[in-house]
Amino acid sequence: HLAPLRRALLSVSDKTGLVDLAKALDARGVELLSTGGSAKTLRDAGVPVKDVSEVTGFPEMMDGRVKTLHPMVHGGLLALRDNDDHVAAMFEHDIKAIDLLVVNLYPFEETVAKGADYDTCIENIDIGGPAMIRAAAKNHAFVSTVVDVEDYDVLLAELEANDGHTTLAFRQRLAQIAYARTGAYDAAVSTWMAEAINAKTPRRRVFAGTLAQPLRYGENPHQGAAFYHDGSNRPGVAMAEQLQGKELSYNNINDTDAAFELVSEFLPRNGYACAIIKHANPCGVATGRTLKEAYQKAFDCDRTSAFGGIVALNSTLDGETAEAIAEIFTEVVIAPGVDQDAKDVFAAKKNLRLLMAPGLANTAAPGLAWKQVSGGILVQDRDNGRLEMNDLKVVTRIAPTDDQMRDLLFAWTVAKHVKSNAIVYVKDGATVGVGAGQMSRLDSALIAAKKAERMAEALGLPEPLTKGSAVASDAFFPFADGLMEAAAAGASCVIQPGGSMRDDEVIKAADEAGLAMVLTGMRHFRH
Ligand code: 93A
Repeated sequence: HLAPLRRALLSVSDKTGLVDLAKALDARGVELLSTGGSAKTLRDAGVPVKDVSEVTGFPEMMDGRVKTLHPMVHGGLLALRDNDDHVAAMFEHDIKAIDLLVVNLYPFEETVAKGADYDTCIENIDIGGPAMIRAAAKNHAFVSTVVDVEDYDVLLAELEANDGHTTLAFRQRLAQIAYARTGAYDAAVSTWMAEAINAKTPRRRVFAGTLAQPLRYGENPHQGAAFYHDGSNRPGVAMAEQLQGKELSYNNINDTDAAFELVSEFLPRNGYACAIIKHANPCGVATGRTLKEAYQKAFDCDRTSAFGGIVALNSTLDGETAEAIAEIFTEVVIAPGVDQDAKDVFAAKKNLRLLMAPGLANTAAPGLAWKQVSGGILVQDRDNGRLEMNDLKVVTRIAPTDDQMRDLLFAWTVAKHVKSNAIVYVKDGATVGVGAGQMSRLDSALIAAKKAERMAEALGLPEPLTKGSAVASDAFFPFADGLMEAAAAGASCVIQPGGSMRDDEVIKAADEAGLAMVLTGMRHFRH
C-alpha cells in the first residue's frame, strides 16, 4: 500500500509555501514539473524544475486556458502502475508516471467576492486544475493529491514517517479532500452564475461549503459538528472577526446569526438598534438615541431571558454600551465595529466572545435558505420581504397615528425574526413582550403579555408596558380570540397580514375594541 514519490507536478495560483515545499521534495530526489507561473517562482528561488510544456510538447496557449490538458499529463496521473496494458501504453507513448499532484485553483471565489465583472469571473474558472485533481484523486491507489497549502507540511511529515513513501490511507484522505474541493468549486461557479443570470427558484442546485471551523460539538455534546462557509462572503457571523473570548460553539453561531440578521434590519442612519437573542429568538429588541439606550431598552423587555444571551448592535460598539452589557453574563456580542474603549471594557471579561462583522448584513439581498428533512433538502428564497409605511392598509375605523405606525412597522420587522407563532408587543421603539414558537397564536399572545406583566413587576412599574402598545402577528388571526387577547393586554393598534376567511369578524372585533389595525398582505412564518 506504500507508494514512492519520484515525480511531482506543482501548479498553483496561490504560491504561498510553494518554494519550501519544492525544496523539501527536491531534497528527497523528487523530480519537479510545473506550469508557467509556478515554474518561474521555483526557478527564481533556485529550485530545479521542468516545464509542463516541455513534457507535453505543446506551449501553454490561449491565455493559459490550455496548459496541462494533455495525455502526457493525464496519462501520467491516471495510469494504473500494476496494470500491464497501462504500463505498455506508458512505454509506447513515453508517458512518465506522476506520483504527486499539488494544485490550488484559480481564485474563482475570491474574484467573485471582489465584485469582478462577468468576463473576469469566467476567466477565473479553472478547468485544467480540477481535471488534474479529479484524475489524481481517482488514482489514489498510486497518486497523492494536495489541494490546500495547509496540507504541505502534512505531506512532508507523511514522507518523513514513511521513508519517502505515502500510505494508502493517507492518499485516500487526500482524495476525499480533493473531491470536496472540486465539488465546492463548481458549486461556487453555479451559485455565481445563478445570481449573474438571475435564475429563478426552483433552480437546479448544488450545495457545498468549505470547512471553516471544526466545532467541539453540535447542539448537544453527543453530536459532532463543524462550521462551513458557503463562499458567498456575505457580511455576518461567518465573515466576522473574533476579537476575544472562548471559541464559538454551534449554538453560539446559530444565535449570533439570528441576532445579527435581526439587528441589520435597522439601518444606522435611522438610529441606534440592539437585539438580544436567546435560543434563536429575540428576548428584546430596541432602538435608542444612543447605543447604550437601545441596549438598555432591549434588556428591559425581558431581563430574565437576556441572561446568557447574544447581543447584536447595528453601530460601532462604544465604551458606555460595553459597560452596560458587561453588567450581566453575556455569551456573545457582535457589532459592525468596536472602538478601543469597548475593547478595554471587555478585556477583563476573558470568556465573553466579541465579534466584529465587516458591516451589517444585507437583509434585502436575494439568496437561498435551505433546510434538511429526512432524505431531502428543502430550498426556498430567503425571507427578504420588507414593507414601507405605504404598503400598509388601514382596515379599521380608527387609523394609527404616525408614532403608532412606526411602532407597528418595528413590531412587524421583529416578528419576521421570531419563530412562529409570533406575537410581538412594541412601545416607543422597543419590544415590551415577545411570544415565540407556540403551536397556537393565542398562547403566543398570552405568553408575551405575561412576560410584560412580570417585567412591570420587576421594574416596579404601575402597569405592564403592553398598555398602549403596538402588536404584530407574523400570520393572520384565524379567529378573533388572539386579537382579543392582545386587546386585553392593552394593545392599541395591530399589524398582521390579513387574508383569513374570518377577516371580517377579526376587523369587526378590532373596531369594537377600539383598536387601529393595518394589514400587510405579507406573511413572515419562520419555523
Ligand atoms: O486555464 S486552465 O484551466 N487550463 C489548464 O490547462 C490549467 N492547468 C493548470 N488552468 C490550468 N491550471 C491552473 O493554473 C492551476 O490549477 C493553477 O491554479 C494555475 C497555475 O498556473 P501558473 O503556474 O502559471 O501560475
